[in-house]
Amino acid sequence: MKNKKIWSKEELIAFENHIGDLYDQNQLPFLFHLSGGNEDQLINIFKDIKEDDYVISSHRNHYHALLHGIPPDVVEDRIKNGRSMFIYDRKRNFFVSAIIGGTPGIAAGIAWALKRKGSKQKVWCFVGDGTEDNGHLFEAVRYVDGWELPCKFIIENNDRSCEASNNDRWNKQGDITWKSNSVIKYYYQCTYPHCRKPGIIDLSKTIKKTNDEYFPKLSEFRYPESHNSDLSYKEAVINSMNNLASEGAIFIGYNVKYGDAMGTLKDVPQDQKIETPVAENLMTGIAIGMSFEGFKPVLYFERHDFMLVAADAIINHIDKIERISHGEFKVPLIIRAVTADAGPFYSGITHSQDFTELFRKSVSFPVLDPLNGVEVMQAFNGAKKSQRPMMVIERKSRY
Ligand SMILES: Cc1ncc(C[n+]2csc(CCOP(=O)(O)OP(=O)(O)O)c2C)c(N)n1
Repeated sequence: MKNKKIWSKEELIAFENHIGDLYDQNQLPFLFHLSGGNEDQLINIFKDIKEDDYVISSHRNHYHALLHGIPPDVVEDRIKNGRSMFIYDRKRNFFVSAIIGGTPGIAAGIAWALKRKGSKQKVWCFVGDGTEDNGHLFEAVRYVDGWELPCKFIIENNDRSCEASNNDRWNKQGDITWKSNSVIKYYYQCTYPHCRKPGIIDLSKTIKKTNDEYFPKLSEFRYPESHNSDLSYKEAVINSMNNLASEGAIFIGYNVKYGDAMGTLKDVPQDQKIETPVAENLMTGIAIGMSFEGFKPVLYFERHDFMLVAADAIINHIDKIERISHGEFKVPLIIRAVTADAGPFYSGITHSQDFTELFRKSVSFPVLDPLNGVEVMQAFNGAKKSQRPMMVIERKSRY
């Protein structure tokens, strides 16, 4: 991908002015966020970003997309089609999420995958001071620093989250200093309001489409052929994990290395297990990011109750990424969702809930609830071959 356009400050400003003009002409009945005021800083930072590096951006992504080489007519076309917050480019490794705090864990996962492959590529994750507000950035920075992953987080501090300043939100803790080599923080004043432009356009003159027209639904999932098995439920889980391991799957979660997921990972080589902090959003982000780089992550949750902490990563990201990126990014990972519906020790109401139906109602990928060894083998075999995410419910009562 040679001959990337080099943008001047004036050209960047002119691009956003042009988008603003389209709004004034009733051509943009969408939520969009214009960039402005940080041209010098970004032009400078992008001098260090190589063409095949990953750039991970946010709702305010137009400048990042242009500076990473996405042609302006493509960026404009996306914006005109209701995708200002959803600009993706698989070839150029350009990924965004407009969910605040949604990207740092994913960035860490991509960086993990690049390091594991011995790649020279890096990940550059741009976030606003809104993401600096939440713990997801903190856990990802700590993780990237701890594992020396090739990832930089650039905090673009415009002293504004929607309209509230840092001091409005944090009082005396408005500005914090990061003691990390992975963090670059710069300050700027944004030229534009938080979203759109001042003035309400005439919506009666705009063309409106449905969600499905902007983001076509994915095709129905078809199961690959089933495999008969006379194994017990738990033996079938162990067998399936060994199968997945023999084809290079990576097992991610906390206590996977030492607890062995109730013995189900006992035969899996230790170097195929990634032990994570107890930070469910981060660990899910790591799995998402690794799946972008060709790995088959198997993400282990020892109880449904704890999956709620990763609900954003599961529902807003794993489930939606393929659809909102128009098929550019796929997330072919497996979620093992154990519900502690039985056990020798009573563990209480916050440790034994069953959210199978909650997830079935909230995601479009299969949530399988195998009843016996045959169905367990079938579920994991299907998941192994699938290019889509899949959740397999495991019940302690059936172990
Ligand atoms: C999890 C989540 N909460 C709230 C929002 C709504 N929201 C969108 S942008 C934004 C403010 C973000 O501020 P900042 O990160 O500083 O970026 P800026 O808009 O200033 O560039 C908010 C609250 C969201 N998108 N995601």
